[in-house]
Amino acid sequence: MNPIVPLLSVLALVPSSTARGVATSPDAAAAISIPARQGSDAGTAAGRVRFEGEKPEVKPLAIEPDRAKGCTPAGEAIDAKDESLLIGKDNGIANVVITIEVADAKAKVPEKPIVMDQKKCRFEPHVVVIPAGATVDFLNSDQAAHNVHIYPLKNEGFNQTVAVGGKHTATFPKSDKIQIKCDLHPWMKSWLIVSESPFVAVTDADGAFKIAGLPPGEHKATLWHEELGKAQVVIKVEPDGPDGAAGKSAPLEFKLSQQKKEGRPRR
Ligand SMILES: [Cu+2]
Repeated sequence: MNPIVPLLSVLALVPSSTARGVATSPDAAAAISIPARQGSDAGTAAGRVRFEGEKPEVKPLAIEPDRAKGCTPAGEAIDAKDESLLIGKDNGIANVVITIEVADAKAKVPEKPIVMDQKKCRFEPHVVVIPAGATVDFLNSDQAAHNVHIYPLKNEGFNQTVAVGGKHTATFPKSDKIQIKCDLHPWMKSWLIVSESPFVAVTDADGAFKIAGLPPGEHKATLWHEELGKAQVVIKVEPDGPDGAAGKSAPLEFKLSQQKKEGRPRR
């Protein structure tokens, strides 16, 4: 009996016309494929998202000293690194959210709340992906008050003070891309991505991602980055691969670039 070797191929890459960023594959006309191995690697989409073009200069966050009181222990400066566009090793882009939609696949809601902390006047982590229906504990580990002001597209909004050592708990039933800010410290920004699909990943510091367990079929995948915008691609998972293909893994590679256009990227 021939083993079933799922094969992933990228069929089309459609850049979002209104986003500031565009995604291009190395050669959009040619299918990129990764013959997956058997077992735990079956149906695995893995690869890297890289930045194409001249690296933009990312300025430090504008931290107002008057507002920064109590953010850090006396004498310790606040980390002013702007996390809105982090480009790592070999131009890999961090915090790109990759979502693959599979019919009837629903993300499991975890029993315990997911944590987003406010630490030294920064949200931690900067981008969080949660399953639709999950609960989030917004904490405050600082010696200064914060508030959590969320800007949802589909879920209910709120603007809630979180006292020193306190917490605010909220549940997010609908898939969404939610910007989170603290009005007391205007440089504090983060994103909460609510996904109905279980097939979702956020790229690491070097732009790497891995999504395992995809069933055979054609699935729509979306790449999203807060500054570079959105791009869509169709990933085809074949039930059978060519003989001898197993193990010759050619990782998926996506490229995002920045266009100098006015306006915010589409969410
Ligand atoms: Cu704050």
